[in-house]
Amino acid sequence: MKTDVVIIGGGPSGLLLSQLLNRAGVETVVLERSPRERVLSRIRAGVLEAGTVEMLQKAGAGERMLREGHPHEGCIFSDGDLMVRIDFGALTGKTVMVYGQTEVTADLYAAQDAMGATILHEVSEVAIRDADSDAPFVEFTHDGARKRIDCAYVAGCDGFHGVSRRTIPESVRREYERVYPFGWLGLLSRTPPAHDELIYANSANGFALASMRNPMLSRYYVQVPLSDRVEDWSDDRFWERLKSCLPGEVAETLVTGPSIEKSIAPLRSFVSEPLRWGRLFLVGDAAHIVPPTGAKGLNLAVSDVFYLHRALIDAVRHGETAGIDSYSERALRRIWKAMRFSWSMTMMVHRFDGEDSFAAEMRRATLLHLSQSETARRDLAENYIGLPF
Ligand code: RFL
Ligand code: PHB
Repeated sequence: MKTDVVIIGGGPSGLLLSQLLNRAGVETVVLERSPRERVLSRIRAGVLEAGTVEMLQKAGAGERMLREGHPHEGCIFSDGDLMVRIDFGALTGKTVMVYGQTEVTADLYAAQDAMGATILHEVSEVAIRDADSDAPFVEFTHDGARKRIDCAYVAGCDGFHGVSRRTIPESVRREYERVYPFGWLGLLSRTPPAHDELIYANSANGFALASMRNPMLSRYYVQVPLSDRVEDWSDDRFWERLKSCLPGEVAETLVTGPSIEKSIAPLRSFVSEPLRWGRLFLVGDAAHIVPPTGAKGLNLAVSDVFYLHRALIDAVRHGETAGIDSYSERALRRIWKAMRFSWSMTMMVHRFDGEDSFAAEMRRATLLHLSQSETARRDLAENYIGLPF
């Protein structure tokens, strides 16, 4: 087999890249480890930046999102009963879209199917060969047989645990990491959301987030120690903790119900540089992880795809390599700004075990400042709705 670009990973970044390349006449093969149903059963991000919404439309995969997604003009930060609204519309003229990653992925698969794109599921033992030469190829096992695809470029869209990043020699890679001493326990329930906008809630019992997918589907998170397991948290215990973290007026009217899904995600900041090694390019979670606090993970994957799809089209179609030469540097500039925002939001809303009495006062003062300064609110809004590509 032979193709222009082999894409490792059929998550949101791999699918979006494949879709944009196919539409521009660049041939791809997507290699995905899991069956499609498993990729589509992952409950992850829920907030799309305006730039992400635009990219999905550009890819011809935005129709259902525009119909069924929910534009949000603001969100709330709270500390106890103090609630501060960040009005994205008034502060930036832009909004975000509440539309689940699961739905984004389903729409991208549907768009790829409609184009007759090649996506191989349940591939294993993927190995990227000779990426630092002019003739790279990818070997993998599929349907019980070892196979090989020759290509011009390889896009590593295989997430944090994939093979792509580890294909780059250790002597070339620079890794930056911060591991936070807590995780988020998430719960999905068929109940009306606690509020019509997201609430990032700080409290004496730690952080909680009240989010949603639609008017009858809510997504909530509470901060938990890394040692906790999902089995430690009955639904009742979860709801009780959530109520204790939310502002009183919201907790009072909270509708609870049985969980449909419950899982714990650790919080980490991670960047691996550079994003390019020869003809291999890293995209999305394969290269970087942000804590979910700023809702940036999926959006950052999309901005990487924005830079890379244009660069690969120029290289494959027109033999112009300036775009692929500057991909790593351009994408990293935006990545580090999103890293900073996600880190600062994480520090602003979480309780750290063993922290001194000063820390909680600093968080509260930050919120008070937000409540009184339009400049502070605009800075937060500008980052939350997404910095320009
Ligand atoms: P993905 O989604 O991890 O997709 C990578 C795909 O590659 C496949 N794969 C392989 N395929 C072939 N060969 C291999 N060797 C392979 N190894 C892996 C995997 O099966 C998978 O299908 O990365 P991508 O496409 O870069 O997309 C990034 C986003 O998924 C990610 O940034 C966000 O979901 C992060 N994230 C969240 N972001 C938010 O903005 N808000 C959230 O609430 C939020 N919650 C989360 C999250 C990430 C989580 N992870 C990764 C543990 C919750 C969790 C649990
Ligand atoms: C979600 O709805 O899953 C969600 C929303 C905002 C975040 C993180 C997760 O910051």
